Amino acid sequence: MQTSDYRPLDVKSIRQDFPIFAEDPPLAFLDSAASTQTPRPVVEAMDAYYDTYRSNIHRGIYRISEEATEQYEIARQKVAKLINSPRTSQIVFTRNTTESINLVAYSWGSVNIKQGDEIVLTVLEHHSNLVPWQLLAQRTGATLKFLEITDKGLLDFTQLQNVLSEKTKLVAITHVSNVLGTINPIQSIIDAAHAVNATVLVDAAQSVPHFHVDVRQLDCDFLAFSGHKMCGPTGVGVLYGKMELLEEMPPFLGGGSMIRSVERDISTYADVPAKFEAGTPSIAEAIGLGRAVDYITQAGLASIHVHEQELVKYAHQRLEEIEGITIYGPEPHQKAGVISFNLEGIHPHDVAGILDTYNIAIRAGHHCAQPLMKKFDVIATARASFYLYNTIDDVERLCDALQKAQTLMTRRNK
Ligand code: 7TS
Repeated sequence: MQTSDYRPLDVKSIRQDFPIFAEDPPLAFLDSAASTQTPRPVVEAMDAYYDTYRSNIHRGIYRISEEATEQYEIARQKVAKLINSPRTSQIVFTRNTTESINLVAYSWGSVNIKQGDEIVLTVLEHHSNLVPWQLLAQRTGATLKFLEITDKGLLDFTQLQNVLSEKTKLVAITHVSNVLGTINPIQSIIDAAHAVNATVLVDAAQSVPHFHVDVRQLDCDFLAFSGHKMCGPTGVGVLYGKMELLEEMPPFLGGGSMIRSVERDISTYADVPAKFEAGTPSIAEAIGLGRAVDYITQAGLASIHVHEQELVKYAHQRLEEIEGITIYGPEPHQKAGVISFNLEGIHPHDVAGILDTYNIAIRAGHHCAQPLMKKFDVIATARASFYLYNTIDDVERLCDALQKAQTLMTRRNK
């Protein structure tokens, strides 16, 4: 993890960019792993598109359409730079991480996976990085294999050599668990997967927004993430791929913009990335995402990471003082700004409901990771997750309110 751009975050000034925190008392927003808040500059960039140059891209021969095209392509350049993509054209705009992964499962999967092949996943995966592979396995007769985790929520490396083999064609793995916060040592996994000639897809939905991710250094084959988890708008996501893979893959969706020429019975396709961007894309959203990339890089990804680690470390300390609490996942230094827990005798939905009365927003449920819930033998957890705008005060409020919830429910249950 690069730390060169580290300087302490000026959280007070950052919060002023987010109108949602202007209320008094402010919302303690602890659900950024689901979707972050949006700073004014991102909304303003989208407003500028709608107010001054709204038009479709890649088509018009008039000024505002050219401007829209240029801004859309500038956003692609910003995203490429963020993850150190060798070429800008290796960035495909999608709707979200889910669509990026489905694109690979359908397009790459349809020509590269056959009966008897094996796809390796982990039990930490979000359903978005599980169900598309189940569907692919059902279509092709391939088999899914899973890397297990330890009781502490770390990948069990002792099993890696058992799940990887010459039959492994793909390893699809999350960089950071959205439930436990575990930061997986994906470099080692990518290297081990490449040693058996497997292709690697990294689900970076919970990493790219929070610390430096460098696709050249990692040498991953595909990487997927979502704009709405990194201060950007909903409706835009990213798929990065190695050029030779993207070039060989058949289109995912057919329609306008993705073709070179169309005959009655057959078409030829545009170059990457247009080949994978059929129809009118999310133009304003891509432009907003470009601005979000500026925003988080100006804050500094190393600074964001350190800030979140401070919050999660403090949250661990305080939460561990609460009687009857179970915290899932590894020690703070092994995880990103996510903390999952349960309070004895209180359903996590009730925990979230009580916290809501204190203007504290956390998530409760299976977090789209049911196999992981099963592993821990729970049906749900409560989860607090942090981002650059959260403060120690948010953590204090969370812990104080949990303490009160605990007292309230214990009294009620007596
Ligand atoms: N992968 C991971 C690791 C995620 O955390 C999520 C969303 C996705 C994929 C899917 O992203 P989407 O933008 O396509 O929806 N995670 C969560 C969450 O933890 N709570 O709500 C959404």
